[in-house]
Amino acid sequence: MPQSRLRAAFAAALSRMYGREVPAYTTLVDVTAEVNRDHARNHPRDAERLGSLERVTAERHGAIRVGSETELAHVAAVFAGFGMYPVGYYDLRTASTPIPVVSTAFRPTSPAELARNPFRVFTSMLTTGDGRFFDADLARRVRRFVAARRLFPDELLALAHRADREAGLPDADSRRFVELATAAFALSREPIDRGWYRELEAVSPVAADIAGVTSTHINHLTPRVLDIDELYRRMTDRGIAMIDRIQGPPRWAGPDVLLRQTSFRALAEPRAFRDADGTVSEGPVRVRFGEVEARGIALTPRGRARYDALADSPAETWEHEFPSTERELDEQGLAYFESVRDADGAVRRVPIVYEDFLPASAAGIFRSNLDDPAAPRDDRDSPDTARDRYTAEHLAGAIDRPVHDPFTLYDQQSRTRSERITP
Ligand code: OOG
Ligand code: NI
Repeated sequence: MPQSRLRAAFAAALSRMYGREVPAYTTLVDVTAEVNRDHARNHPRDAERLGSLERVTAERHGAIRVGSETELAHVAAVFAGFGMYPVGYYDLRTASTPIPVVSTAFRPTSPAELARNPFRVFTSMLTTGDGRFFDADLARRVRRFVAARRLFPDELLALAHRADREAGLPDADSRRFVELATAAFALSREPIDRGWYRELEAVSPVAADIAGVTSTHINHLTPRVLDIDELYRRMTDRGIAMIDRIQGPPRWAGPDVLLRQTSFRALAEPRAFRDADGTVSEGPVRVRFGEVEARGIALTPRGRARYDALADSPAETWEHEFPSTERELDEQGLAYFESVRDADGAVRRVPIVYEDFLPASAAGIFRSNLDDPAAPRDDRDSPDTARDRYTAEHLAGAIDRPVHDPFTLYDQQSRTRSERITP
């Protein structure tokens, strides 16, 4: 089984598991499929410009959170088996609501692999060592707790290494690989140490979710929708309480750019808690939620700077300030396009879809799902960026692989394709 099929099987298995665990996710997937079908019927010419309907229907991203560099290295090894590599660096400690993590996204990097199955996982690592959220004593105890657990069994890591080395696995091993990888991201039923969980929750609910338990879990799985405003309406009509807004650019008259996302609130799921005296009782945990996204054209650094300046502006400002046709975006070098040759020999410019995430939206997704967001320990203690240990280079060193720059990947895609088709 080649890695693209391993990856597709992994995404599908996670989706089945998450649907059993979080029933509202199944509703979201069903409504997404309806909206996509209707959109494709009503816009037969445009629907597949940013990916085939087949790709879009199967498309998901997930999110996981880990507690240390060592765990991130293990995650990187597991995902490499599925042909997913770290792309991008997101520092959520400096978001308007600070979250004690730095993140990357594991995804395929080549256009061919993305077209086969673009499954991606936003992966966050807890930052205990910058003195910002944890005092030295708690940071030490968190590191000890995390160092004592094993998120991934040896058999899974061995299969992942082999899939990575051989670019796939024999059939029987591939089933085992997918099964073990999926199980590693299931919500554990192990009782939670209540005192420890509460101590971490007081620092940040995200810290408790990451280091308060002995396993990791997928905390959302996100289908891709072709009309997110319509999806939002239909979910609201079904009585599902969505967060109050769609993150990212507004709906406007121009082309879809980058990423728009919205979510429904984490549901309270019963979990077993163990008290200091050994008694076990159930309590609610609200950590897992549903999210949906619409993807648009990838912007160049110049386009991205224009986007960042406009990000929170209403549609009217966009219509005034941002080029509203693909041709203008292309001519002004604001977005990535590739040249493809039609059957009749004409060369067309086709937009390249944005495959990554947005830090402001990611922070918004984290925040909207927290009861009580963390505050940094002390504002005067904000990270000294010159000496900060949690840089992109630090992440790359910890996992011993490059963290790819998304702009470089889009740039390569825009060049290789046009060279290939130019006579
Ligand atoms: C990750 C939140 C970020 C997105 O789509 O921006 C994210 C998390 O909650 O762990 O998934
Ligand atoms: Ni997400």
